[in-house]
Amino acid sequence: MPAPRTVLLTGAAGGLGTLMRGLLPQYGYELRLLDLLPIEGEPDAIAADLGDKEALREAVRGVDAIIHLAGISLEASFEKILKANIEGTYNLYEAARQEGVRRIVFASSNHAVGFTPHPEGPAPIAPDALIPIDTPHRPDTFYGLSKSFGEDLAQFYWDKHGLETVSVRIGSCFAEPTGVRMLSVWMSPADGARLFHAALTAEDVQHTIVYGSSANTRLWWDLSTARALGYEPQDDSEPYAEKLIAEHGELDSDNPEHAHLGGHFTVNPPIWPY
Ligand code: NAI
Ligand code: 15L
Repeated sequence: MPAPRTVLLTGAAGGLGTLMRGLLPQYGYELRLLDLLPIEGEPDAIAADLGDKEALREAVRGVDAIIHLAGISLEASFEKILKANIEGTYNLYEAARQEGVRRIVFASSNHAVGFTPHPEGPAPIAPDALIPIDTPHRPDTFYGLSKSFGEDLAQFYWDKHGLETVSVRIGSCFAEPTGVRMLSVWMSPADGARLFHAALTAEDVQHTIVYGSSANTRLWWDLSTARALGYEPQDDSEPYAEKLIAEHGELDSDNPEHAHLGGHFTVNPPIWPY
């Protein structure tokens, strides 16, 4: 497959979309932007809802690949999650199939496996104790459930239609880690762009699931499927550790909010504000 050049970025107005709009063009991509919301300074961005099948077909027409970030990114009612994340992701895959797009990079989430207990013990966790990529789905929210669905949808579209996907179970991709859990699950924006680039360009990915994080000293999960795509993370959250632990204390596995990969989503999930 020739390296993709024109890439549809859904969710381009969001936090991660904004970071990737800044970082991905240096890899040579021409981005076509889509979001429900208008994007300041981007008059050509497509304003469309994932529920609008016709708009999606037009949006995907002629692109080499899609990075699918759009959707509800926190917990919400099942009805809202159903519409935006489950039906919306299905609508996008159908549009991609109908228009012959060959590859999608799907923003899955650690919350698809959020009720998995994280490995115990001092960092670094031994390689054979890291959470493997084939650990069973254990969603921690309706949101996490929609990401489990998205991964299965991706597998189905590969098996049935030959449409390739890399599902990236993103940890926390923000400019800096802001809590002690994030020391384990943080993905720097620059590593995020490296991982998306690897996911767009690796050969013969079929449906590959990877964890999305930096090479954190306190890493909980196995990055080997991401590395097999050519991803070489350059960042580590450790320089933030002393300050964050002084502020918040160490994680306490007796506290249910701290015991699982999904952290507070397992107990007290953040609700989308609208
Ligand atoms: P965000 O909430 O900042 O951005 C999501 C974007 O999707 C928003 O701009 C919103 O307007 C758009 N959107 C929502 N519903 C839509 C619809 N029906 N049609 C079209 N656009 C719609 O979220 P963020 O942080 O940028 O995350 C992006 C993606 O990555 C999400 O799918 C999220 O679940 C996933 N993810 C993000 C992580 C992170 O650390 N930022 C961690 C794990 C997964
Ligand atoms: C996610 O899936 C969310 O979209 C993001 O906002 C963060 O909360 C992240 O997970 C996390 O687990 O920190």
